[in-house]
Amino acid sequence: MRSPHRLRGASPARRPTVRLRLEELEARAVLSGTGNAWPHPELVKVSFVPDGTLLGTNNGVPIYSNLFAKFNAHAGWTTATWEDQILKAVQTWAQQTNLNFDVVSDSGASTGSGSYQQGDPQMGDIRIGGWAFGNSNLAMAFLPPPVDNYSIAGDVSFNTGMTYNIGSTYDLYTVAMHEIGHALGLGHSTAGGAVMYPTYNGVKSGLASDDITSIQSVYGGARTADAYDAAASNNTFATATNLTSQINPTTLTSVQNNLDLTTTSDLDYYTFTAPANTSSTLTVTVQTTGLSLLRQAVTIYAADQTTVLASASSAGAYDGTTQTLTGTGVTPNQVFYVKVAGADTTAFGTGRYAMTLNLGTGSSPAVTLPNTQTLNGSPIQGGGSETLSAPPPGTPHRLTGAHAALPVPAHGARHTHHPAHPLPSHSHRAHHAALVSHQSLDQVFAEGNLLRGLVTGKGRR
Ligand SMILES: [Ca+2]
Ligand SMILES: [Ca+2]
Ligand SMILES: [Zn+2]
Repeated sequence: MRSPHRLRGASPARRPTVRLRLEELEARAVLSGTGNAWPHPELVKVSFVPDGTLLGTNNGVPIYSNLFAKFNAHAGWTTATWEDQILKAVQTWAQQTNLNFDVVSDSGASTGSGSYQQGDPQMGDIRIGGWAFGNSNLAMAFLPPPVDNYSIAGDVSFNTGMTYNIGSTYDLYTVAMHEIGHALGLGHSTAGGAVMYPTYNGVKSGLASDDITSIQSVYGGARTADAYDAAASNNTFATATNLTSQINPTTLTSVQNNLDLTTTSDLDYYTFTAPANTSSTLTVTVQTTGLSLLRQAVTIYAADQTTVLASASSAGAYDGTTQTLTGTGVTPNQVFYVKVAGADTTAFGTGRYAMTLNLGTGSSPAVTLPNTQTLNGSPIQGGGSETLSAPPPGTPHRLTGAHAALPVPAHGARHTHHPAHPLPSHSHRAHHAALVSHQSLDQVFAEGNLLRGLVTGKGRR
């Protein structure tokens, strides 16, 4: 069965949009992945593009991101307010499968101009911006590689001409979950309750089974426990993982990479015994910086499993953090326990972390950070399934970029505002009938123009 987001490169003469639309109307329960996925799901980086970032051209007119200006002008919102909704949406997917996310800074480089499909040091893999589309679609997203094999992969734009809210229409979290689903490689679902249903039909509080099945089909099933939990669950004092033998006898340190809080009920207990040549100070770090958006809560207990020697929480953290806890008066053969848990049971209570122990007097060992750098493909290509106008003859690449799109504004708004949009009338009517009173989530046109100029460097057609 073909995916509705069959986004292989479209030749100029083809109009794959036709097939895409018709397939969406077929009745079926589950639509899984599109065949596209991040090459390094262990760490997908997210950035918010600064206002003024060139997002492309729309019918030859440059468009610049104005997401911060728009959302910060919303009554009661600060940057943290709306970014938290988007990051919660990101984490909602991470809870279900083998994905971790990190927030990074963004250079403001023009869309599509980066050198990496993933891991660009100048920007996130999923760059989030916005502009006023001039229509009633809510947002758009580009699928991950390989269909989009360059920097534009995964990028999301919100229609800043629309009004967003939190907990009411148009609910930002609901729309963000949908677009991030595309940015992770999902197509649409026909299940009305699914986040990946192609039209906005109300506030959604989380993923439906359809969404979960789909994302797990792309990233290797349910989120995988770390090696310790996989070997023997360490969710209690009694089953704590013993790390004593892993403490370096010279440096009196240990680094534990690739630890994971895998579900909201996962607790990770560790224990160790101070070596005979211990210093009097114990330092424990639990790091999510550069590893995930997990908000960790860490507690060091004495041997009695009750006395708290130190504790720290990253509740409410914006990004990954590193918690450093210290105990003093340590004596040889003293037994300790460390508990690592989510700071809360929200979507931010899941993710990867690393831990170091230091009973010596030197520095603590470095945590291993994922290297996700993946250069742009050559030649650069976008899938172009949503292309709505033919590239000019001699265009060197397929430049339109595959983005996943939702149908369609009701009542002919598209025709009014975008007379050139090429959806065939029969398809358009079919959607029209299905979508009355709903709101399209994705932009389904204009991206051909939007991207072509950037990738060719010509600026416009
Ligand atoms: Ca990207
Ligand atoms: Ca555990
Ligand atoms: Zn969509």
